[in-house]
Amino acid sequence: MELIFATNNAHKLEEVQAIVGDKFSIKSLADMGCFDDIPETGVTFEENAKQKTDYLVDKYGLDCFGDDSGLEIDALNKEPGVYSARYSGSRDMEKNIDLVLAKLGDNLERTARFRTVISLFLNGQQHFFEGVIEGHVIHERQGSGGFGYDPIFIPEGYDKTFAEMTLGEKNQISHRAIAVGKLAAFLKEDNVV
Ligand code: ITT
Repeated sequence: MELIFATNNAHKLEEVQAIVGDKFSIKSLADMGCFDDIPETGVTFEENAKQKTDYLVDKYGLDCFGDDSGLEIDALNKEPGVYSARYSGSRDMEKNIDLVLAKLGDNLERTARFRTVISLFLNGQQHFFEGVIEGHVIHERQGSGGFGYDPIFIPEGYDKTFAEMTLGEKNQISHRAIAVGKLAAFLKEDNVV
């Protein structure tokens, strides 16, 4: 089955395709020749995820899904949260991570979680699927894999960051894998695949 993923983020695309395997062929915005910067003005992950799918539904009239994700750090009042992509004012992840580490400073309270909300628009109906993974933010970057805030996040029960894991290891436990698993189960139950 072919599914359209309303994303410009190649890392998300790679993770999701690996999670769903051969059963689904995922097409991104770029695969459709769409390079629009979809507005994300919501204050919740649900709102932003829905804005991504609404945009594609309005523009092309196609069923699709979108993912809005972010890192919620308890000591920073759940920031960067929905502002994860541009926390420092730009999409420069070096700056975004530097800002997180500077704001946390020596704070010993470093609990955090990654959250993904998937919006699915299918046959005229709206659905949401959520995935969360708890963990903590470390003091310095570790690892060179993954993307975004992966080098500073260690999931609960592990001793390495997402950036020190292989794609397969991250996909066993991640927020995105949990949300995508729910999406895939829904499509299966609904006999879409
Ligand atoms: P699309 O909207 O095109 O899908 P985006 O990068 O703008 O891509 P978001 O609006 O969901 O995606 O931004 C979330 C940011 O949070 C993202 O840019 C990363 O910096 C970070 N992020 C999301 N998922 C992550 C993950 O699995 N690991 C590390 N950082 C992640």
